[in-house]
Amino acid sequence: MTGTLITVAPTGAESAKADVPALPCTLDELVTTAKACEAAGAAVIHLHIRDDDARPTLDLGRAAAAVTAVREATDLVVQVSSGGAVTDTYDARQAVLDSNPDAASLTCGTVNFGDDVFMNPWPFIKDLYQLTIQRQVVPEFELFDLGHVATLHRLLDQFGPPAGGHVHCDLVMGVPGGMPGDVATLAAAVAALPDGASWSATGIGRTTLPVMLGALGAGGHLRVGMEDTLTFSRGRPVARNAELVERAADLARLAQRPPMPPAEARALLSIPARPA
Ligand code: KMH
Ligand code: ZN
Repeated sequence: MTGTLITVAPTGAESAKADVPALPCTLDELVTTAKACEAAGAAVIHLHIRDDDARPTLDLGRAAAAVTAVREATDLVVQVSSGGAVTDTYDARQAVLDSNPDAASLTCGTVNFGDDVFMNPWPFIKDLYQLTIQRQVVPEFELFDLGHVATLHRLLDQFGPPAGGHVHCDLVMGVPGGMPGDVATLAAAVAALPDGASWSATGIGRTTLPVMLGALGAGGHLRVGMEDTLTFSRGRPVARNAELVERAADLARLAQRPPMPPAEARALLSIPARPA
């Protein structure tokens, strides 16, 4: 059994800074968070960018500045979100691959997303996937529903392996409108993944702990962070992303699968060396 790859998703696009003051939104806040999360055991950071008013943006200059700043300050694998916010255009979501990241999220299907719809129609998915291959950006396949696993198979069948050659997935569970965050669903999703794929899982909101414990038991990796969870325990807001990483790292050590350092995560994910 290998160690545990811990991804931190510190910001997301859904929460407002006014409601969640601890959310890292500025470049300085992102870098400080990245360093603290690396020290706590994270190996990958999933980046969403905010503008000067802390609103979500896919502005390419800002994304590139964030990628550069986190890379300079840490050894973390830098993964940009190509999901953005539900209001972002397909063009902007593709353009973010030009920010020189190591990796990018790639969601394998449309999903109801609370009161909104997170749009990922097949023509967009296949164009984005081909772009990741051209740019040699390693995709992380985001799977919010079991149907997304079928689309992942379709993608690989039609267009071949991803940049680097290794398939890594993230099961995003417990979104209102997506697959539930429970162990039975986790087992069904994992059983359907392509042979040889590695996977992490994250449970949104109150599904965080059941999904984390189930994933550790099933040999998976973990994603945590304030994009997914704003409550540490009943009635106690998350104070900082690093405490979510610390908790995941503690549980991983308890499971005898200690946190994987970034260099090991790069090898697992087949992240190509990038020009500065
Ligand atoms: N913000 C969600 C609409 C991703 O980063 O790729 C999409 C999301 C997925 O967070
Ligand atoms: Zn995201």
